[in-house]
Amino acid sequence: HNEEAAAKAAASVADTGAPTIFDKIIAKEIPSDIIYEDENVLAFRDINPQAPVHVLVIPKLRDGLTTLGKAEPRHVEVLGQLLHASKIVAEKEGILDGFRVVINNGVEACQSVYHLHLHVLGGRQMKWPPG
Ligand code: D5M
Repeated sequence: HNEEAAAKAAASVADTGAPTIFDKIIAKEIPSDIIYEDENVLAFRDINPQAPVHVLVIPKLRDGLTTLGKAEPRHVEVLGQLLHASKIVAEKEGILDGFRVVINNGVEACQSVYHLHLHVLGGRQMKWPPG
């Protein structure tokens, strides 16, 4: 019942706009295993990896992007930067031939951290459909 528990834990988190743990990672107040960083985005290993490679790619400035569902025209540039950074991560991790990029949006998708993040997953045969 691990999946159920995880889903319940995620469902208990809501999009309040409160600061998240990712602010502390961006500020380097708590450690993370950084794979890629530039002016606009940060990529670091997920603490609870679901594949041999599992990296989160986030905007340094949340600017209202608690979820993808809050995206506005002003976010188009950073959304592109996040996808491009995901490719750079895949390249650095040696999984460019097979990887998956996932965004969990909201309670029903088990989003648990309300700072937009792309999951870059790979290093094993992925299944479809995802759970
Ligand atoms: O994914 C949120 C992800 O964030 C989840 O896979 C765990 C990860 N996470 C949470 N805290 C940390 C820290 N401190 N370092 C690295 N990774 C972390 P979601 O799509 O919201 O369910």
